[in-house]
Amino acid sequence: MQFKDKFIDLASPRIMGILNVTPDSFSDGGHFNNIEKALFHAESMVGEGADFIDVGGESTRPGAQEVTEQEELDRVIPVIEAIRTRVDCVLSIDTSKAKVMKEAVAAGAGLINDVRALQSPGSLAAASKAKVPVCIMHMQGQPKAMQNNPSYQDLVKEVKHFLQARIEDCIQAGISVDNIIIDPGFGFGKSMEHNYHLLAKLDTFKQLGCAILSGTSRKSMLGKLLDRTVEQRLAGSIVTAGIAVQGGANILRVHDVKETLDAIKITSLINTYRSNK
Ligand code: YH5
Repeated sequence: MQFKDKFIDLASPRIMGILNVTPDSFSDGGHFNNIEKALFHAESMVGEGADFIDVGGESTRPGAQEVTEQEELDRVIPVIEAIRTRVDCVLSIDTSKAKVMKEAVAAGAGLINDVRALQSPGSLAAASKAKVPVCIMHMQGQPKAMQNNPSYQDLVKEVKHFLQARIEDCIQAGISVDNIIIDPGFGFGKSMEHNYHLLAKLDTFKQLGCAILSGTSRKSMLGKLLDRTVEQRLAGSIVTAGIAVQGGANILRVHDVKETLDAIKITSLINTYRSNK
């Protein structure tokens, strides 16, 4: 897949390192010290084997508050500018806002990652105009209340139909199907059981004809099942990344790059001996 000036072959699974630039992680973006910290973290993740760095200035954790457009721009743009010239990677912008997509791509981002699947005002047009690949994710509800009793009649069918409909809207808007990455959205309006059910059925999403991104790293689905704090979720993160690759995931969005890369080297080699790819 072509990400702006960089081609990345998604035939072997790739790592996307998570770079949070929210106040609960690096504090108010724009400050030199925070940009330095973000740059250091990005360099370290790319050094460990990440091909993508996902820069997010909006916290979408359950219950998180919304941020203004200007605040998000102030957090992410200086970081993208700093990383672009110094680190060899594809920069992904994790946003739902049209203006942030536009400015981030102008600043060097080569991928738009939207947990709201380009449904926010102007975002579909902005993403199409940006001419970079997009990742569209499934979410039931909105971050503020999405974990309050999520429910489905037919989970896999509903998530798949949602993504199918969003793919069609993207194509209508001029985004090539080859430039669409889909994501079942682990933790976004799903119970623990919903998350594991989707992970088990990830291979069925291949039918939609797009690359797949999977993000389970350090999430509550691990904490709940294993009774582990956020700091204790590495083993769970690694196993779920491996299972996602067995199910055909092309990009793993993770905090722990080196360890995940070890795991997916094994599962992707195993996959070459299977014929269901
Ligand atoms: C995703 O799955 N997730 S932000 C709660 C946690 C840990 C991590 C401690 N952006 C995704 O990473 N974009 C986020 O519990 C995403 N797919 C895509 N495409 C949430 C996150 C997290 C939340």
